[in-house]
Amino acid sequence: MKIPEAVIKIADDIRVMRIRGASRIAQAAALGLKIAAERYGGNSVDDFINYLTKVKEVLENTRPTAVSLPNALSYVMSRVFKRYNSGAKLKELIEVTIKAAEEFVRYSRTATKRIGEIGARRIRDGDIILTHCNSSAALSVIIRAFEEGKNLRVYATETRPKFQGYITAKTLYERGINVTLIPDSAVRLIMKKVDRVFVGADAVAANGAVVNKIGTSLIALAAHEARVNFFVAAETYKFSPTTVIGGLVEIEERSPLEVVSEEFLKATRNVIVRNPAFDVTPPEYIDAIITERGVIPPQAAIIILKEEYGWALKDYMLRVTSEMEEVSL
Ligand code: RUB
Repeated sequence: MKIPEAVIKIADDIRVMRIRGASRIAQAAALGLKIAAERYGGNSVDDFINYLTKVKEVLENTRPTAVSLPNALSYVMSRVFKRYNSGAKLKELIEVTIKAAEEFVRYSRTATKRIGEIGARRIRDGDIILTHCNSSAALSVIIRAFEEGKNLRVYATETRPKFQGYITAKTLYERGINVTLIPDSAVRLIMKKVDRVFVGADAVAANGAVVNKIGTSLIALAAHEARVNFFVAAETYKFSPTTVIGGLVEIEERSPLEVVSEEFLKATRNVIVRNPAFDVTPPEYIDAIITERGVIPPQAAIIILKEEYGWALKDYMLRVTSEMEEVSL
């Protein structure tokens, strides 16, 4: 059974960043599985499982860093496999896929809203806030505080090379929030005026380190130096279960053509141009992580992982233990 065009389009949109930001990527991936299930034209349970697994792989192999993507796919697939293993019929498996995908999208939207409510309590009237890139979770916090009547001013970084900061600035402007766009390199200078930093996350590791848009760790460093609070807004599905057993979050390296022109590359063949899309902020530079389940110190990330992914962790650990046994034999 061929993968539907609409699913291929979602995968392409994620790859070229027409769909971007960890939450939106996760929601789009869940939607991809839903569309695939709705359009399945075969009549065999095993064929459906193979087909859905292929769809999952296509969606998963789009961008490597946002852990929300594999987590969203596992949310749906684990529910499908559970029913498959207990002998469910095809119709039921299709229904489970659709229901689980819709459930994930609903959860994601509610979680972002809840993060706004919880995070807004960390903003005082008159605060000057700095944010980086374009994070729906961080924006949810800022917009909620503004809606509660707090007087705010926001600095939004441009976020080179893809300028996601423009989206942030435009969104805030359209809400009537006082916003100033700055080049990324102005952060340390501006930090003297800032009261709080809010950023989003693509992944939160078991030790509380946060992977987010390139430049985030420099901002955290500048905030730390200026004794400015640095907050991360992240739904629990951005916590990475594999980091519990030492897995590293892959940092996406994108095309140099997002940084320089083709002419420049041709004219300067020996100049290497790199374009890492994310960096890692160590937990020491993070004051708190705001999740939909409450505010936690970064060091408590492992508790969230244990509560949210306890079942999966047991699985991972068994797999690693048996792999290690195989190696030692
Ligand atoms: C987006 C980015 C965002 C996080 C969180 O990077 O780094 O800060 O994904 O976003 P890119 P959200 O533009 O390369 O996808 O809070 O919306 O999930």
